[in-house]
Amino acid sequence: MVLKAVLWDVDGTLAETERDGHRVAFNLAFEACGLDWRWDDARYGDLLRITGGRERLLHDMRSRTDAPPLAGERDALARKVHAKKNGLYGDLVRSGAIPLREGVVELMQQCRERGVRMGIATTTSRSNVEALLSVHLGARWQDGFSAVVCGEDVRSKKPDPEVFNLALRAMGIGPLEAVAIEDSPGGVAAARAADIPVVVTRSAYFAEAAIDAAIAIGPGLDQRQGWQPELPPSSRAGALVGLDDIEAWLARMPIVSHHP
Ligand code: XBP
Ligand code: MG
Repeated sequence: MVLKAVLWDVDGTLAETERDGHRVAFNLAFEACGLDWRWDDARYGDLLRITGGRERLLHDMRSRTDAPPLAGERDALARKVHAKKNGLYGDLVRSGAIPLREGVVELMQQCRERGVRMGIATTTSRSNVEALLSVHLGARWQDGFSAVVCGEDVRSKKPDPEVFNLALRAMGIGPLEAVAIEDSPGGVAAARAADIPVVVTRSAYFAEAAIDAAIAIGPGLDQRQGWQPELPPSSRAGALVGLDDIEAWLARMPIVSHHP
């Protein structure tokens, strides 16, 4: 099967937005809303099992004795804090504080040169994607993507496959004509449930997470060492992971799992 499209996850895959963006912005939003709640790195890492920022906050509130007792009140507070968080996240991203991960722009460029289409399949809010990609790819960043499917577009967030199924439908392609690039077990499960082969670039929070049934798992697109299956060494210094590598994995379709 010829590779027609690369479907990008956003948080953790395009940039370390969870560690350096969402967590920081949530803590600023708690403060702005007069709450003395704070999420440290360890707690946030744990909470990432819950996808979606508002859902994550609601989950956290269930174990807090100082959260509003009624479900309706909790919901209203979660909406308020989450909206504030997304505003602060946008400010943070627009300040240039969060770079794209190395190798991302280069792979995007290769896709454009070779006519491999691109899509975004994320369960983060559209405003967050807009902020991140307009800073790094320019105001017309959407021109480079045939589909941009975000959290607001789905009824069920990852690990549900809905976001990937919508992206495939919007692009008019089948699952085996695409590859998903993901960083989290939930993202991998979502793509696999849509029958899309997945390449995993591990991010800070999911560096040690168990991953099942990817076609390749590695430290990032900027390094050729440390991948499973191994990548052939390149004679060029600083060589990245590119479309040739992804196509070679797709041709073999290995099933790679990693339980550190
Ligand atoms: C991962 C997520 C997101 C972000 C926060 O999304 O779980 O919910 O943590 O975004 P991705 P919101 O699929 O891109 O990895 O606060 O906008 O929900
Ligand atoms: Mg992710």
